Amino acid sequence: MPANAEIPDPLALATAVGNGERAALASALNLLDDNREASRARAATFLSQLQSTADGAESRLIGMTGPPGAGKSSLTAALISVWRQRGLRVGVLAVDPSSPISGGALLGDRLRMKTSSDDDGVFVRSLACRGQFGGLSAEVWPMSLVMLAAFDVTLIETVGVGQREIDISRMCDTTCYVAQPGSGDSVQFLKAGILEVPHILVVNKEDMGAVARRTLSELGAAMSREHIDGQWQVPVLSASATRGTGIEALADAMEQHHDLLRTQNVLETRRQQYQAEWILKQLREEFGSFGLQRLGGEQHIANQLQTQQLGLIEQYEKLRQTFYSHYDGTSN
Ligand SMILES: Nc1nc2c(ncn2[C@@H]2O[C@H](COP(=O)(O)OP(=O)(O)OP(=O)(O)O)[C@@H](O)[C@H]2O)c(=O)[nH]1
Ligand SMILES: [Mg+2]
Repeated sequence: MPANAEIPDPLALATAVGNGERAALASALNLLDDNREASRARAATFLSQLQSTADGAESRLIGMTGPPGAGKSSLTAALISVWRQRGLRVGVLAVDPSSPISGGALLGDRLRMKTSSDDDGVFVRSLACRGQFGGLSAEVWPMSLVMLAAFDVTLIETVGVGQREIDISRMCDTTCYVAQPGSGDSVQFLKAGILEVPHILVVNKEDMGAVARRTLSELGAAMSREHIDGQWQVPVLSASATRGTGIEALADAMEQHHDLLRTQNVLETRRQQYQAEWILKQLREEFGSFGLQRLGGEQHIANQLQTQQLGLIEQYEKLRQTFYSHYDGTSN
């Protein structure tokens, strides 16, 4: 953002985002990306306002992950058509889109092929950025909060297995893993326990025939069907994004998982946990584990966060200031 760009009024912006206004969404995402001090303060107020008014229970937060080129973007595009037919508005964050390995098109390009670009009910933002240590970058969670306030479905696409996979499952209600037919990787990861996290497994490209069916049965056999969360049988599905088969069933499985979480009344506490994890991660990166101890330790901080009704950045800034006040009575 240029140094002299106007900083929007945070309260008006929160209202406009809640109404799903596209221009407001774009400037909200820019505001979160803007490191000028005045912008950070407004971003803090903006997020507090947004978080205090948004009704989380109606919004679905879905992570879509899997190896490069498995068809995450193509499936997302196909799902968007189904969701739009069901009257749901959809926001997508594509993190690190188009891995060089698959040479896949940008998600935006795939969507342009599939959906009308003047549909106000769909908003896609690509983030070509990588966090430290290969994890997700820090902007992703605050940006998800913006999407959550504006849309019925927020979907985050990330490439990869391993750290990324785990990161995404720590900030999404429903994690969907897309497997590539013929690649033994997914089965290996499942056996190694890395893939305990997804709530839904889908083998894409079922149009490839026998090889897809074999991967499907291998995954089905390797999967311990009960999710670690309990009370959820992990479905192992088959689909083809390009032929449009299996998409309704995939959307149904996502809806069933959301319904379960809603019935269990855990959505709000989960999202508080994602928020606490995000804050702890930022603090750890900034001050190290020494800093966390200085603030009373992870558990203490997490408990403290639970009792505060503050927005994301306000909570984070408050803890930073506490840390600095231990040293010289000043904060910065
Ligand atoms: N045969 C077949 N090809 C597919 C299907 N879905 C996607 N593809 C192709 O697989 C390639 C990768 O698709 P993408 O949707 O870009 O995959 P991705 O997982 O988003 O890829 P990255 O984001 O780059 O990791 C493209 O050439 C797609 O056309 C499918 O159902 N069947
Ligand atoms: Mg993609």
